[in-house]
Amino acid sequence: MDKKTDTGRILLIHPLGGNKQAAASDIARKANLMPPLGLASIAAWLEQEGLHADIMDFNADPASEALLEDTIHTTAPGFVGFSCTTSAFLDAANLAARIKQWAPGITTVVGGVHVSALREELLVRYPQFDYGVWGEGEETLCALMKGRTADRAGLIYREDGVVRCGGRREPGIELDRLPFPAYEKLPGYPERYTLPIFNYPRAPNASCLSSRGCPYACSYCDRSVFGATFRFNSAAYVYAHMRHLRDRFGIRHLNFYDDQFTLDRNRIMELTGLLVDKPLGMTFNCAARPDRVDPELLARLKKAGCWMISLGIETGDPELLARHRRQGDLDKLSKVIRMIKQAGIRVKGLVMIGLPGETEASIQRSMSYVHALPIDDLNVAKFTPFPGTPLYADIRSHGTFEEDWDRMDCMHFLFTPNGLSPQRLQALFMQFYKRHFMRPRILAGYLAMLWRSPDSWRRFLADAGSFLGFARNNRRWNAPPPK
Ligand code: B12
Repeated sequence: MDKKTDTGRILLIHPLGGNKQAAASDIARKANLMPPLGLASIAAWLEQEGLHADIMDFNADPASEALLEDTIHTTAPGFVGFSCTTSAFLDAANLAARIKQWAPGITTVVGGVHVSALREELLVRYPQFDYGVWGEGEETLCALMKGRTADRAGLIYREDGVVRCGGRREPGIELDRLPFPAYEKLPGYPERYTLPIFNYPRAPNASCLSSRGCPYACSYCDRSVFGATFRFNSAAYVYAHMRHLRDRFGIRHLNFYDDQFTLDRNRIMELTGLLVDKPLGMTFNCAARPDRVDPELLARLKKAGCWMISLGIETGDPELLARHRRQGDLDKLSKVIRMIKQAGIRVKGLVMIGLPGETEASIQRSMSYVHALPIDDLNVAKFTPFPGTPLYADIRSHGTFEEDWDRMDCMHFLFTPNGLSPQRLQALFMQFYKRHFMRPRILAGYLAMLWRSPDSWRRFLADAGSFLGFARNNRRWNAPPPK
């Protein structure tokens, strides 16, 4: 393409990643499809700065990838940016190489958690990327697009054939300065995006963020994007954001994906006060740590419309918990779960299996612990050691690790702790879910969703074949993708 590119314009891409062949019937994507909030935030910021940004979300709409070459030729962006988790990175690298063939003059930039974790190493290995961005993308990308060459904070770049990094951009952006994410740039928003089935009372619903960062240091969690600090939007900003989503897009239920929604108690007291005094008619879910909720706060959350709280249980084995998560306390966790239920809020438990040190006995202990809790919903993830997490560095001394980025989506056992086999882990994973679902209380709970979340049942019935197929035969989740 020889047409001149527009250096004030960027095409932001959310790659599909992983196994493309399986994408059409990918039950995980059908059950839960979230907008790329990082890209929507960057797009809004760039537009505010007088630049132009478009977004293509191949994760939400794999077929739209066929339009990429045409879009590049017709809109002639000077920049193309990719947002990458680990499982999306190789797909992005492939797309970037193709774009460079179609339009060698385009500048390619890659950001997201995988880049923040591995930084220079990625630019050395993948020359199709001109720049990488460590951490928050808004200000760094803006500086790059505006040609402010002296401002290299957050930028990974090449100079005299050597890859360098301008260091972390500090301080992090003040979150109330951010315009609301440019949801309107996401084709099909909000209908195309869906919260996990049975995780919401009403549609249309959406996900959103009101903070960045987490001060805790769990062994399996990557904090290389936002670091160990916690910054948050004020209660007034969050209230206005919710109202915007309701008024502009008709959203009736929100999922706050914040790592620590309730970390600042004053903010939540203020926000719930606003929602009670000036109701928006919306409900919401959030995640919390057990030491960051109390009966008064829970009563306020309930009154303000809180429908469900997710809690990271991770494991029901006390030794494993102490090893991987500071300040974990299983007795306290059980008490807090009961406290949340007493407040009339649903509880979703998040569990992992296959952590370093895991044994058959620790998984059985986890099952006994979790299945005795009065939780309503459960998510069991297959532990995956991500670059940037504390335990990544010496992971191979605790078992075998097949570091296949494409499949690092927590749906494959790529790490096998010493003493276990992937087949055994898979069988225990299925047992974990089966025992959960087969209990009369849980089944009755899903039945009650007929009136508590009719839209979930509609989706379930529309795709019953795939959902039940997943339950019947989970073997393919561990299989490598067809070449
Ligand atoms: C919401 C969420 C999800 C959602 C949707 C994810 C999505 N595709 O959008 C759901 C529930 C579906 C999900 C699924 C998974 N998730 Co998730 N998820 C998150 C969570 C909580 C928030 C993501 C988010 O929106 N952040 C807010 C935005 C503003 O931040 P951001 O996306 O990082 O973007 C900023 C920068 O990274 C940068 N940036 C990003 N893209 C770009 C692009 C360019 C060009 C530039 C310049 C900059 C840039 O600028 C942005 C704005 O400042 C994060 C943790 C976190 N707090 O970020 C984990 C997180 C991203 N998830 C994680 C994981 C492991 C998963 C799963 C693999 C496993 C699982 N079951 O949870 C799956 C698979 C996801 C996939 N296919 O890629 C890990 C990723 C680790 C990794 N190396 O891949 C994280 C980091 C959690 C953690 N700390 O371990 N996830």
